[in-house]
This record gives sequence, C-alpha cells and structure tokens, in this order.
Amino acid sequence: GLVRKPANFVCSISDDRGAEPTYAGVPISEIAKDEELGIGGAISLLWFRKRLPRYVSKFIELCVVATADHGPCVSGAHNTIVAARAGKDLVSSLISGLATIGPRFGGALDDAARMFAAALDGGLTAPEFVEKCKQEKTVIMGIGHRVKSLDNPDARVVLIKEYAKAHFPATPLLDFALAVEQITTRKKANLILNVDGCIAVCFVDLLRGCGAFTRREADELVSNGVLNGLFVSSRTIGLVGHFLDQRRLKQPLYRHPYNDVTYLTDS
Ligand code: Q5B
Repeated sequence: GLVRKPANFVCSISDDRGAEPTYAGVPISEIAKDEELGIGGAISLLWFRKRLPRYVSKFIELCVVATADHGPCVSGAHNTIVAARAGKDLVSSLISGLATIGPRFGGALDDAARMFAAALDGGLTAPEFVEKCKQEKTVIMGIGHRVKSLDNPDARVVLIKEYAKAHFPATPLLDFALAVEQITTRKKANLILNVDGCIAVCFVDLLRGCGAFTRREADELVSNGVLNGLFVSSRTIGLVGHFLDQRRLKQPLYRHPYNDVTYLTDS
C-alpha cells in the first residue's frame, strides 16, 4: 500500500488551509468580532494556544502599550535611527534595533523571571537573595535603570504593578521583587525594579495563578523565552515608528561627532 511520507514540519498554533486562517482553532473573523479577545487574545491564542480570561489579555495589551517605545535615546531606537539614516530599508533598520535587545537592554525579562522565581521557590528571603547575588557577583536581572530611579519613578512600572494588584488572584513574586527593590535601592536610588523585571515577575504570577497552566507549563513558557518575546514584539512597534519618522523627516546620514569620542590612540 501507500506509505505516507513523514512531514518535515509540525505546527500546533495556526492553520491557513481553509477558507480563513485560524489561530489555535479560532477563525480570525471570530477573533476580530469578539470584543473579549482583541490583540491580547490573538497573542494568547498564538503563543499559549488558549483563550485566556479577559483580564489576562488586557494585561498583555497593557505590556504592549507600556513597552512599545521609550524614546529615541535607548539602544534599540538609536540603532534603528542610525540605520535608517544610512539609507537602509525598513527590515534592515528594524533588525539593527532589535539586535540590541539583550541582557542589559530590554532582554532581561526571562532571566529576571527565572532568578526571582528560583529564589522564592527555593525559600530564600529577599535579603538572603540579594546577599547570595552579591556573594556570587551576579547582577540581579530586572533591577536597575539608566535614568529611572526612586527620584524619577517609571510610570510604566507603576501602571503594571497597579494592574497586577487590582486584577491578579495573587502576586507573590511581585511582592518578593518589591522586597528586593527595597534593599537594592538602599545601595543606589536607580536600583529599582525596572520595566523588564516588573513585567517578568507579574507575568510569572499570572501564568501560575490564572488557572490555565500547570506549574510545569508556566515554567516551560518562561524557559522557552516567552517574556523576552513580549518585549521584542512590542518594541518592534516603536522601532518601525522610528524608521518611518526618520524617513518622513528626511534625515541625512548620521556621523558621530569627533568631540564625543575619547581617543585613546597614541600621539
Ligand atoms: N548594579 C540596566 O546600569 C543597567 C545592578 C547592580 C545588582 C543589578 C543595570 C543592569 C540588569 C539588567 C536589566 C533591563 C545596565 C533594564 C530596559 C528597557 C528600557 C531601557 C531604557 C526601555 C543599568 C552601577 C552599580 C554597580 C553595579 C550595580 C547595577 N545593576 N547590582 N543588580 N541589577 N540591570 N536590564 O546604571 O558597586 O558601583 O560596582 O544590568 O534588568 O532595558 O529606557 O533605557 O524601555 O527601553 O549603567 O527601560 O542596572 O549601572 O552597570 O554601571 O552599575 O550598580 O554592580 O555597583 P547602570 P552600572 P558598584 S530596562
């Protein structure tokens, strides 16, 4: 008889073979009509293969809005702007900006979630966790910001914390991270729980507490990189904006001024 050739690809999130595409089995016309779903619901279907409660998809939307852009001076926007001004196309300029997302800028979410969760799950108190990181000379991911501090609080962090407190069943990891912040800000006022860290710990509380995932599934999502994926997806919106802005403003080639470089060359 006929032997079916094994497929080269497997896919469990979307299907475009029918009259209209489906996300986790839900036709896009239904997603578009259903006010409970929206963009947060579409993300939930594609990333989690589940229809999640509205407060969860609203939280995803809040994270997207809060991190879509943070001005022209941050690493990602800077690179996108420089590339756009060098005449590069949209995709190249976008890639150039996205490539800066990493452990210091915008890409600290997954590691922040892992570090804080491992500490809390391991029974450490906040002071013990801070001391352990100090002994191990480890930077605490999700803590610290170049311009935001106790004296210049980050409005995004306030919004995210307030939402989590108002809508989540419980926020044990957020509470732990806030206790850590109390200690780190005693050393330096900018060692706050930053936007990466705040989204990360709230998201862990959400995945663990919303009832849609087992603990194993929640932890696996984080170890697979879902949280940095959230920052990357939202910041893409801002980076595209910066590219279009440079084009609209017809900005010329950028060259960094000599007087802003300390030359360590001889002579
Ligand atoms: N110290 C963010 O550093 C930054 C410490 C720490 C313990 C820490 C730093 C860091 C972890 C990574 C992280 C996400 C590089 C940031 C983002 C999105 C953004 C960006 C935007 C947007 C800033 C001075 C002293 C030293 C350090 C100590 C610093 N951080 N100790 N744990 N986490 N954080 N990244 O100010 O004794 O003097 O040697 O790596 O979470 O990216 O808007 O800009 O939306 O676009 O340059 O918001 O905190 O300070 O590195 O010179 O350190 O503080 O050990 O101590 P800074 P450094 P000492 S949100």
